[in-house]
Amino acid sequence: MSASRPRPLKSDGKMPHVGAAPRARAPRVAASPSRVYRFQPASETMSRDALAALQLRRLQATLRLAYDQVAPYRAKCQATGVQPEDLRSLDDLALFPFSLKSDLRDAYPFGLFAVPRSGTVRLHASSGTTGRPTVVGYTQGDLAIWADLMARSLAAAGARPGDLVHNAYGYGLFTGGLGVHAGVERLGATVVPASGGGTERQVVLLQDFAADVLCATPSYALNLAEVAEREGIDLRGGPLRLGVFGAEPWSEGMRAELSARLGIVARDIYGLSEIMGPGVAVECAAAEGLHGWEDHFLFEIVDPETGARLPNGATGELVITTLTKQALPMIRYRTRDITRLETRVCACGRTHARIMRITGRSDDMLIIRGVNVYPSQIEAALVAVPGAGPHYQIVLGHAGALDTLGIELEPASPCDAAAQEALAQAVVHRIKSLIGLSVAVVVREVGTLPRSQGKAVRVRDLRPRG
Ligand code: DLL
Repeated sequence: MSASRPRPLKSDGKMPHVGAAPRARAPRVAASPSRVYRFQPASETMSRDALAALQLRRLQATLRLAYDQVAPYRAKCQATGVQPEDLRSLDDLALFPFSLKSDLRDAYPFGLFAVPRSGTVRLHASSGTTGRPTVVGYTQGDLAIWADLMARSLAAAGARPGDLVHNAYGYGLFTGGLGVHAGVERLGATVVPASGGGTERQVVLLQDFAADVLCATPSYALNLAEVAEREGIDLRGGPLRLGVFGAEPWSEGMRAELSARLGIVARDIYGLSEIMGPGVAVECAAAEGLHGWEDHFLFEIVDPETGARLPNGATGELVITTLTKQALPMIRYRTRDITRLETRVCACGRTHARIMRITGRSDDMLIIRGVNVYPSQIEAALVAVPGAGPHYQIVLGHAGALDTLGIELEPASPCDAAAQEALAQAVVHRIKSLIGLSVAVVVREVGTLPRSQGKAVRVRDLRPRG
């Protein structure tokens, strides 16, 4: 098979043209027009019918590629008795088998690639919690499309050519740092590749370089805000106006906290390495869900237990099929992320469906004495309690035959023992009334719980193994 490196496709399926003039506010844009991304391509507002036709064409090509070049996927299709020709409409995709994270692990490291390893120009990997990492690869063309989609995502979130973007997502095998980095450059903005860690130095850079936009996990953004306050650096007085936060679940309460402490508008960005990395979906100014870029991905919602496709608007597990990936085409990838899709045209005019805020992963769901609960639900309940700070950890334990749920949190500001006790009681009542669970709450001193350096660790599981 050919390991050719396709140029990125434009969203209408034609070859890309560069040179769209930026709608820039003089004099901030210094980049030459040919290097600046046209930040809302027509494909984002194309009719649903045209989008469906484009998806069908690209889906047929992707199925062909996966079937012909990825032996494990072909074997799955053969076992199910389907082949690419069976896909005549988008609905026919439901006939095809799912792809799972375990498929990537089983084919470690490169067994699901549709091109020879020498046809890839970049690899990323996620460590996962157990066993082998999952490895993902990109052709030159895949990287170009990723940069385009990240640029579109940043633009939809409110970033503009000429902005200074402080990128505190981790660089390395994680897709966050390098994925966002390429998008900022593609947009024609200036990227500061800060990565994670060295938080004191980062807040100085945020101030000295006068960042307009901060990209980070929400938990690390909170760490930055806190360190800035401690160091007497007022980021609210500067040009910083936008945060593009993702890579982990976060709540509306955390959005309010970050907006107030950093003086910004906070937008949500979603992605996963198996599908591409950051930039699969993003919030626009309407902030009513995250536009999933449907010219490059096809989204379905299925029942997490049975895998049956759920009707429009139902909540379930997000399943994603890539439509233009060459190195690692993914057919019906089970993300484990729980959400619903909104297909009504958005107030911003974009026609691409919206993925509503991810409440959690089906494999992160805690079942405590028969009650299903996601860590992000606990966060949402906590941040609304007056006097509670945004730092918390969930502690799972065991008493007799029952699992127990504990919460450790810090108050918003130092307080005496009586105030700590009152805060603990308020949290107990709130969790009981919102989630229906009895919890043991411990209020710690301000500054004693671990601070996030990237993706926050929210759950300490002290239950005996096995
Ligand atoms: O976290 C990619 C990314 C980087 C997204 C930077 C956004 C910003 P993975 O490490 O493969 O990739 O983790 C993917 O993280 O399946 C979700 O469970 C979770 N996740 C990602 N974004 C969000 C979000 C990157 N906005 C996994 N809200 C996904 C909730 C998110 N969960």
